[in-house]
Amino acid sequence: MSNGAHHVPLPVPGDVHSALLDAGLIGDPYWRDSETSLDWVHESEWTATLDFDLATKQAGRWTLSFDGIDCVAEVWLNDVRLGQAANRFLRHDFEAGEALTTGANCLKVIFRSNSKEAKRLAAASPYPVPYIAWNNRLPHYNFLRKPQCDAGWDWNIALSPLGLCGPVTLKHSTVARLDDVMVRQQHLYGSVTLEVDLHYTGFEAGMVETELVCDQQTVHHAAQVWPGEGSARLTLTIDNPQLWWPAGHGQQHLYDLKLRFGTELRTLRIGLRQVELVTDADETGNRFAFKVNGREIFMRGANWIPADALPARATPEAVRDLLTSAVEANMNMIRVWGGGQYEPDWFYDMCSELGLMVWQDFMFACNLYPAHDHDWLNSVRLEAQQQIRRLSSQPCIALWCGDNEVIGALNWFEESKTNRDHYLAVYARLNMALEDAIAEAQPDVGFWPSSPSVGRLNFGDGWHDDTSGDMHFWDVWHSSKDFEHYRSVQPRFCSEFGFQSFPSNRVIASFTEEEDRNVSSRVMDVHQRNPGGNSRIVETLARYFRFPEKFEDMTWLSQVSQALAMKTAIEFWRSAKPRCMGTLYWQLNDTWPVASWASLEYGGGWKLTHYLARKFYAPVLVTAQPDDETGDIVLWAINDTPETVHLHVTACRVSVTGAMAEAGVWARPCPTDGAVEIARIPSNNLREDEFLAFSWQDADGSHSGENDYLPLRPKDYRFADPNIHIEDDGDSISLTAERPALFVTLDHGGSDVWSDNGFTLLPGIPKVVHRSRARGGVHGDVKIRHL
Ligand code: BMA
Repeated sequence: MSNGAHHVPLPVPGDVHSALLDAGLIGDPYWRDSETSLDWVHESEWTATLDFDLATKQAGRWTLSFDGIDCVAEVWLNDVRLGQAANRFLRHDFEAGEALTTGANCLKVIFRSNSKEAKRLAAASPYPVPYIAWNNRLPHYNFLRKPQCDAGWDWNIALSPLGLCGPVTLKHSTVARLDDVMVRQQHLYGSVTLEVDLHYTGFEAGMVETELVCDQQTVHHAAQVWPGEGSARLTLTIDNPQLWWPAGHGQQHLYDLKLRFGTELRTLRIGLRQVELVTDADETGNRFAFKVNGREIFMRGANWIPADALPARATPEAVRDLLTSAVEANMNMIRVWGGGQYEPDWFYDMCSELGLMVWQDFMFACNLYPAHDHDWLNSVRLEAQQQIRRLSSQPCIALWCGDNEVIGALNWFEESKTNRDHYLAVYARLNMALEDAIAEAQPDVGFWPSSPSVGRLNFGDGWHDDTSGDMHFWDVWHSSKDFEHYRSVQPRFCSEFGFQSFPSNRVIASFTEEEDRNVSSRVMDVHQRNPGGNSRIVETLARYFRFPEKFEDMTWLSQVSQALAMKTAIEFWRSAKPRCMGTLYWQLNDTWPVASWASLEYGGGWKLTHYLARKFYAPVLVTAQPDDETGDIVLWAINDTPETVHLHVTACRVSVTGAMAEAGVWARPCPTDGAVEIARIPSNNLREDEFLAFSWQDADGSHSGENDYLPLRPKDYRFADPNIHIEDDGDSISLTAERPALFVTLDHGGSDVWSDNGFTLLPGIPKVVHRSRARGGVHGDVKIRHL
């Protein structure tokens, strides 16, 4: 691959930046403030060439199929132009027969500069189509069908990677070529009928033998094929099906499904399940609840963004690590957010294996779009069709959603504020095209128009309406409100809310020099993409905690603060079950080392929020919530397991001096359909120097946990030195304290996962933590921090 000046090998899949980095031609893009020095890469034109030999060019049709071209490019074979590409989310099938020769062939992909192309398209547009300029360092990427966050975002480096993002295959066919496979399943009277549509391009009239093998049954069908696009359907019924369940609700049983279309073979792994989005009207508004195999399930999870700003680093190993961490934190759903990408097949295979449901956005976010343009919209229609079909076999897919925050974006730009009619009408064309694509393909899952959305054909405010639809609740971070403000709304389903923190000192060391390690240094500002973000972290933290003296303590405390924010929101909303039936916090992962809302830092290490997520997302949780009217502290139990649990709950008052006194013992059944009030404790039962600690256990000991509640902000307690005693044998560490310590954090020097972190240590009660998953971290001397 070359831009005239630089020549490097381009792996497939792969991207130009990673190729340049591997060849030593550029430095680490994530180092300090290197970002803009690499702008020449996406401003250049690149040509990738591949010489290959074809032993014999048999008669028939030849197709060069590209699983993903990023993004604006021309494809040439032996100096014949096969066609062009302008949509990173499409599979391109180029007819190659005329150009292909027996013997030596030369394939060439000429990548135009996406950045220049975006500007050219914007200039040629008959009216302005605004994009979110405060997030995007590179302008007008809303004109490109390319991950929108490649141009920046309030957590991303704007590298604008380019390259080939999936395999390139030369296919030979005679009568017809298999393009897409659409799988549907119908559950009826205890059996499941699979309906498999083989979508093909026919080259001539003829017969094609097709075959479907699943669950030790084989179905054959000789399909009559005609020139042009067509489809052949195979059906098969599975009696006594073994169902697929999301994590925590049963097995993730998968069946192999083998397909043959002429000489082409495909193997898919499917899971049998029914998913429904319940939006029935109730006394509050409309419900928003996922029902899987007839069971309503509270969705606990987070938002997924691309795994790395350098696509070549988003390997299956790195992604599996992140998804495993999600499940380890008791998540059962992720939302593949609309400003990123449709992920590769193996990503969804992993989610299906792990029992992680996927809320899948179509790839539109926070910008307005040129949906008046027929060519653009037709490309979107094809993209939707291909993607719906591609993901139709995956049991993890729970929902297709039109976009991220595009309805809200209508209110963000001067042009669309002054002429909302025009921009709303254009938006409706886009949204309608997506709704039509779903109606035509009829996947087994539903369509939700946008996130947030109050409901179909409702273009209202999904940021503040907690009566219907899914909600994005951003008032705490973006409007700088206190964490307690999360308790001012009871969303039906909160699909975004978040609070930022800095990454670990270890990750900060990976992109800084010593002199940069200060929260207001230029380099720390560059690694913070939300204007004013670092100040907001610091200012909010000072409301809850005493001001730290050292930079390393500040970064740690920012993680405590983020964890406290997410714990406050999620425990309250879980206590509002079944009014609220899901929380997906923003965001699970990071694309590069940056201050952000992620709970997994770049590289997959667990921030404190992730350790706390494992607890606040426990299937059986007891939480204490203030009742503002009576002043009581109310203990609520939430049970997300399939069966009623019988809980034994004990609470005690803990003084900063180390004194502990019982505050109550209760035994209660806790059914699954809604949170249960366990007890009310008048707040004046607690002295000013006391907080409430409580624990629970079910009858057979399979669900237990500990939690606490501070009526005052942490900084209002005068915590004394807890005098923690540590015994460390390398793989397990035991701690005891004389006085209480909060958010006790062990810094092991690496990024291994430990059984707990950020916990409360109660006086005289020993705590043992052990290494639960090695991630290649170094085990140095353990540093301990606490409040
Ligand atoms: C949401 C997301 C993203 C953004 C995040 C934080 O609205 O959809 O656009 O990164 O907020 O601001």
